Amino acid sequence: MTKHFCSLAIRYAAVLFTAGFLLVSCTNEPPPTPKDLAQEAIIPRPVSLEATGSSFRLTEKTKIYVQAIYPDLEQLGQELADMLNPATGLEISVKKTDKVPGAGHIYLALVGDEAGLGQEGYQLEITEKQLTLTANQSAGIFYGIQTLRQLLPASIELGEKQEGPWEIASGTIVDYPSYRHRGAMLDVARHFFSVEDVKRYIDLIALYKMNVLHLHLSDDQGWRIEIKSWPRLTEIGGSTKVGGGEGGFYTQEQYKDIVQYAADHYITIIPEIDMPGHTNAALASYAELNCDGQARKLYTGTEVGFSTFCTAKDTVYAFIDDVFRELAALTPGPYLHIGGDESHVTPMEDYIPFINRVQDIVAAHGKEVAGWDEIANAEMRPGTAVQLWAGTENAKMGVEKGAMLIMSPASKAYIDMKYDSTTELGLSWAGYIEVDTGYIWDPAAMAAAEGVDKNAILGVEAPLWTETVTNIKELEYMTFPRIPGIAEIGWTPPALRQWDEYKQRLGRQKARFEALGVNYYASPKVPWAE
Ligand code: NGO
Repeated sequence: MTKHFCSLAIRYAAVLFTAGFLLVSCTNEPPPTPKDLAQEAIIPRPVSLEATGSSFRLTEKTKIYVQAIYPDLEQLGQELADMLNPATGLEISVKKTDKVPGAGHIYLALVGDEAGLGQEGYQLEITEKQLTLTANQSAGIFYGIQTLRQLLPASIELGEKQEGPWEIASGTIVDYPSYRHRGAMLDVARHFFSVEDVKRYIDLIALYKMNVLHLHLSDDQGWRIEIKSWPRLTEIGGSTKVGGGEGGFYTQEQYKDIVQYAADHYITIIPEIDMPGHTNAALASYAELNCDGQARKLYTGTEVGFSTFCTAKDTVYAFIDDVFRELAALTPGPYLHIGGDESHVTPMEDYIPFINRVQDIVAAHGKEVAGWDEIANAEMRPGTAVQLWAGTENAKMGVEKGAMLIMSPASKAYIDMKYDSTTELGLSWAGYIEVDTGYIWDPAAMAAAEGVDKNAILGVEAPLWTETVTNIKELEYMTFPRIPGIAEIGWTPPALRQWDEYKQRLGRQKARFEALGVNYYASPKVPWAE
């Protein structure tokens, strides 16, 4: 509008003054709209936020400047531009620089050892004139960009030009996570999820600053990762799924693609091969893994606890060594997850030496062990992560033996549980988990109740088991809107987490969920904002 007026005025003036020069000031943008940063609905809620009542506007002149010396910043700057340009219709470009840019621009910078920000924290300094995002490391810049996304209207998520103006409330945000492990788990064994589906899930959890995706790659019903030295695992073990029909698996190339895509979103993949129980798919693929030397039939039901590797056979350990060697080579992250849950037909006197030996194998491949809480019955190597799901006693025992905890208490964090009795998908053995139930808990308080110190907690993880979840739309329905709550529990200190306040912020995600095409559950517990 202003621009249009200016160009008309120039033309008119040019007619009047055919000779000579003219000074017309056409740089007058409308003043910044007053905005209150404290009223923005950011999830996870930032650790500290100070509003200054004005705003920074994106215009045709805005550029993203990044410090020239850090190549990661140029990449992140480009991602920010790619996030902003489609919906704003602007052509914001990225420029490398050696100095702080002038007014009107966005500036991304690594600032070295800024007190308190840690490896993943960031600071956003937003004035009318400039938007500066700083961090110690590039992960912090990535998380600052996720906050920026949420400071813009939900229409920023759309792929085509939308009506502006594009203004970001002014003030300062200093923000960093409570826990270093903020994860989701996806069971791709009961039902297989394609590379595209997994990438979509990565996109969605990255928005809420999660940094771990644990993939449950094998179970009774399916083996989902190519192991070149044991090809029948996928050929036979990967052929079906719960309920029967075609299964699926990732080739190693596809798996690498997932790992890279996750890394680009500052997410580490933790691969899980469940053992000695939950192994029917492998037992059906190779007869020699069974004590009786007989291959099992493929299984497409949903019972648990009936299968076991033959823990007395050397072949089994040679097999596990091959599997973890290949998997370690595909895994940049520190952990290999060995499962270890519900081995109901493996006597404890076999289970313990088995878990000990498997831990040695994982260590020999340069990785640390993660496992479900039952593994705490075995010896614990330093660096082992015990994932609490049902056995608080196990978790406590694990910590006493020197392990760290990943908190996935089924009654709170299992997003395969139904929301209420009317939810069609999901299970209910751990109870119904409405959105409030899934939010109102604190990992440290829960651990403290067992006498476990907060410092033993690595973080939180929300598992989605997929006995009943068959495709990405169903995945979204079970995870949204519970997963943003788990992300907030992992990020935001407990003193800043109150359901009554959170539910307002969550309700205001509606437009964003819709812009992102997320098939969310419109819980009656949440005041969804129109
Ligand atoms: C349990 C079991 C899984 C099921 C899940 C269903 C663990 C660690 N083992 O959790 O096999 O799929 O419950 O909620």
